[in-house]
Amino acid sequence: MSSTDMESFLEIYKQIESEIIADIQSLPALSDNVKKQLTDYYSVCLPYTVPGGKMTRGLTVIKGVEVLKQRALTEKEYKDAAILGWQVEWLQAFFLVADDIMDGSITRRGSPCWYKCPNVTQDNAINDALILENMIYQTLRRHFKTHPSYVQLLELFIDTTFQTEVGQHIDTNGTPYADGERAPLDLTRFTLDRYQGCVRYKTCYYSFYLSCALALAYCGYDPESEEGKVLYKKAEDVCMILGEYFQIQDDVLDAFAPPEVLGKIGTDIEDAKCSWLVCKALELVNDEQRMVLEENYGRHDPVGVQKVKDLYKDLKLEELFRAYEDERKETCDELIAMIRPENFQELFKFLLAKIYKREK
Ligand code: DMA
Ligand code: MG
Ligand code: MG
Ligand code: MG
Repeated sequence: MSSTDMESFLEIYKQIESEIIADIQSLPALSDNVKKQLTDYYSVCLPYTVPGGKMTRGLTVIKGVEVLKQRALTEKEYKDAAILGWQVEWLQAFFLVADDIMDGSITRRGSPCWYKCPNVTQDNAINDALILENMIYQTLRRHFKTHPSYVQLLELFIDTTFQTEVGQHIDTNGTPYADGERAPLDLTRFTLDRYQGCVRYKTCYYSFYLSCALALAYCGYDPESEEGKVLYKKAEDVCMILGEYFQIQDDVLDAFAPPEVLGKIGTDIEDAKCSWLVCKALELVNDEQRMVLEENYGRHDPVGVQKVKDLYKDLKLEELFRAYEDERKETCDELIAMIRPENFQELFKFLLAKIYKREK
């Protein structure tokens, strides 16, 4: 059992799911009928929203513990790391259910977004996002209450959740709506400076740093100790760079990847998102091209969306991204090579290999 073994990892998912369903079954003061409705509903909701992604965030926790221990894990260590990994996936499920409502998305992982499912609807999905979040703390208590790092593990989830929510606010606040009407488009908001701040909060912490920090915490590294301070800081520095690179890929794929490969249909242009593409475009446009954005960015109109994509093509943004990607790979390689102790490098090499030239 190792960080590359998907089957064992999914096995642990099933155990966690059964524990949660058993909890619901034993809720006091509810009739059997109501409990059956609840368990039937969440027996669909959980497998629909939690597994089924690339699972990189979850597997990274296992990889991190392996790298730090510098040996194959015992059965207990593997299970603990996998449970923590699944909690990152649960956090991701919570964010994605909410994010798809906020972004008005249609599909996710090749299927309708959870809120779009006929028996769900938006009202249920909002509450389900909150329930998914709470399940993290139920599972952490069940498995780690007596672990020396319990409080630190809890705090990592709490702090990361807040960071991501701040990022999501910056992300959606770029596209204000008044009484259902699209607010006037303000292209001056779309700067790389705003972009970097937004991405650091909405993506880097939960998608990269959290898994690494959980591995450090589980292995007993104290963030207050001399050695710990250096390790957590290094992990944070590298994760901010990897995370920004990952979100830039996400933004480019949103406009250009075939939805059947990506598993989701892009909405960034319609939603007037502060995407890397629009920020770069605004650095390069002439007055006439700027008008194309003024007139079409942030509209739910396929013809207008195509005009924006054509402009991105005229500006050669995909080519610019390819060059950026090669440059970013080199920067990351150099940064990772400077990490000490050397064994810790493996964790970031693992992450970089997962994202370099990804197509989904
Ligand atoms: C992702 O932003 C951030 C979170 C916290 C889910 P996004 O809306 O670009 O993600 P996606 O493209 O997967 O909808
Ligand atoms: Mg989204
Ligand atoms: Mg979003
Ligand atoms: Mg996106």
